Amino acid sequence: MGRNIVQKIIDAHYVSGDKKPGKEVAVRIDQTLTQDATGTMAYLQFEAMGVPRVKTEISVSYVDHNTLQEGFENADDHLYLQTVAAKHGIFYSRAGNGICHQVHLERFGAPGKTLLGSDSHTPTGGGIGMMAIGAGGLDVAVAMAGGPFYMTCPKVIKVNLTGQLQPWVAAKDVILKLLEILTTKGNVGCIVEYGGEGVMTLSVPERATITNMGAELGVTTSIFPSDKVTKAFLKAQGREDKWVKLAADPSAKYDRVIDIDLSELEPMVAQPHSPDNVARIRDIKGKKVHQVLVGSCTNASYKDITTLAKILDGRLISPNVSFGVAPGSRQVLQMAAKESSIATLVGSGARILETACGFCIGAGQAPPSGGVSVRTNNRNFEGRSGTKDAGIFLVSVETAAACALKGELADPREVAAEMGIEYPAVKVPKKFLVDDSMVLLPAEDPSGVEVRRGPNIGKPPESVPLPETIKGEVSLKVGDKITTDHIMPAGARLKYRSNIGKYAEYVFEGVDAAFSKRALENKARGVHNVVVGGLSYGQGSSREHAAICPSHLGVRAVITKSFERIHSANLINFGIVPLLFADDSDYDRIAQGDQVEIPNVREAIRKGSSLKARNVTKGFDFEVRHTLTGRQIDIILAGGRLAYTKEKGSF
Ligand code: MIC
Ligand code: SF4
Repeated sequence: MGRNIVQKIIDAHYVSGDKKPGKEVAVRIDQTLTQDATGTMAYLQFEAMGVPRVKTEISVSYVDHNTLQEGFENADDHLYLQTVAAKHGIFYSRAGNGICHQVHLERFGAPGKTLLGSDSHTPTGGGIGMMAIGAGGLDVAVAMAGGPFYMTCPKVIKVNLTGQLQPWVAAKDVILKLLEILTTKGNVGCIVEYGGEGVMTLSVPERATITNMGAELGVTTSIFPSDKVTKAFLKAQGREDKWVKLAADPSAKYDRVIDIDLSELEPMVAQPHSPDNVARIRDIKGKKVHQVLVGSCTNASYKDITTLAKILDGRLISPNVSFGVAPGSRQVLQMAAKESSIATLVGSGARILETACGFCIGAGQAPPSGGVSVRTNNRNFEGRSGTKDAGIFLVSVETAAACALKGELADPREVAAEMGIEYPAVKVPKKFLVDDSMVLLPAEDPSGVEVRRGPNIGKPPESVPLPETIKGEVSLKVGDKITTDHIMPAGARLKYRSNIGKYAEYVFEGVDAAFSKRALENKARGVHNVVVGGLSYGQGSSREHAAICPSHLGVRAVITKSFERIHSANLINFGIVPLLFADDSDYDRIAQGDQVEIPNVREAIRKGSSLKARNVTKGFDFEVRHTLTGRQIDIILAGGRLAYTKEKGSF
């Protein structure tokens, strides 16, 4: 039987497990990436495994998130990351070299390979034909130590592309359209595979924009074929030798097929506060805009920045708009500087921002109160920008340029017609400027490297085995679509990533600032904390701190209507039981502050998927269930994956 691309890559990397959709399968990981905000914890855990040198083909440690360096913390982290990388065989991409996903695509990614990254937008690599998956830092540490990655064998959704994008319609509009169709919920355990004759009309950076924001669908990853477009991109990066052809067999089967005619798409926008709150920009045009920001791992490629400069060439942005541009990598910045795109953008009123995540993670550029901010990144969760009541609108570079010129939400096709702007059909260059001097190679003699641990570098989290009975309190009840930004805020708090005790003070800060203190008090009294949530709990980032810090506060179980993939894996890795309501209506019968009990939880988890819980305050029993595999049960019982690995002596 013909195989699709996903099946081919899984077959080539198969280690163990069942290759039936929905079952657990383990795959070998060829490459890993980390970034600085998740990296310190990942390497502390890697060190705890006692493996001297990484066992992957390539592992890269990027510094791109925490580059503001307010205080000593981030600089401490960077020194630790640099030295630990040198010692253990890891490439180190210095601050200034660019956003991990952009740089990895340019300089390291290779079709047909598997990539595991401690960042949810690792699927960007799918643009070049990699099976690139985001995971928690501990899973990445295990992969670096030579362990496989355990995943749910996916259902594969084919997105069949036909036609060609019209001028002023961009790759971003393709993924926004798909978000409108599939939404951010209900896609756990699926992989999106692109196919159809429309694929060859899209360049690698455009494909990467689409796979990048596929993360917002909640799928495991997204992947494009590797074809002559991929080959030309790799050649232009001086890496043609990494190319292999990758295509689905003509008779390949899919679990679902979605057709998108590129010719029919229009400029789209994701409105506040969710990436799937999608509309056509022309339907909401005219709203006054205060800020326009172009950048992030979604839309800051050479093509993006050059397109932006060509649209704005000789034109001044609206006086009511603050306009920032952050090129995605040093390569993009260097080329844009050489070709005068940067001068053009400065001339149009742009503030050139650091080549880093910056505004996307709320590190700087918070909009004004109640402001409207138009951005080219991938997430617009409430408060993530640093201003709780601001509204973030996610768009393509073309639409962002139109909004900056008009000072209001605007359709780029109309603005172009009004101002006489010709569509700049920017092509991927035949040759990129290649300069890897900001990537440091691992030390040849690791024994000469001393790992630097400043005061910000803490310890890997402690494991506490699951108790016989969970007996505690619902110390927080939240609603649907709780993101990891709600659970563990980034922005101004990002600098505490290497210090669990301190960072834990901010768990659920924007939802209920008193939670952390309340939970710690419960823990001190021997009362277990239980969090109750609604649908799609744990959307968004891969940050394992959204599990580590609650675990530090004594959270032992989270009961919800549904979980998102990476977060649920992180909860298991740190010994918190992810439980589902057997009957969703029980969610309404539980209130914050209720005393709850799950008797003999260790035994019950081992015995079957259904568990009896009791609301002691209200005096009723309710059923919860788990979907843990045998391996995950052992991890939970041990109190987390580090403890389990030690106990078992293997991964
Ligand atoms: C994000 O976009 O939310 C982040 C910041 O890149 C996170 C990682 C983190 O929290 O460090 C992600 O996407 O995984
Ligand atoms: Fe950085 Fe934003 Fe991309 Fe996350 S989504 S890696 S914060 S640019």
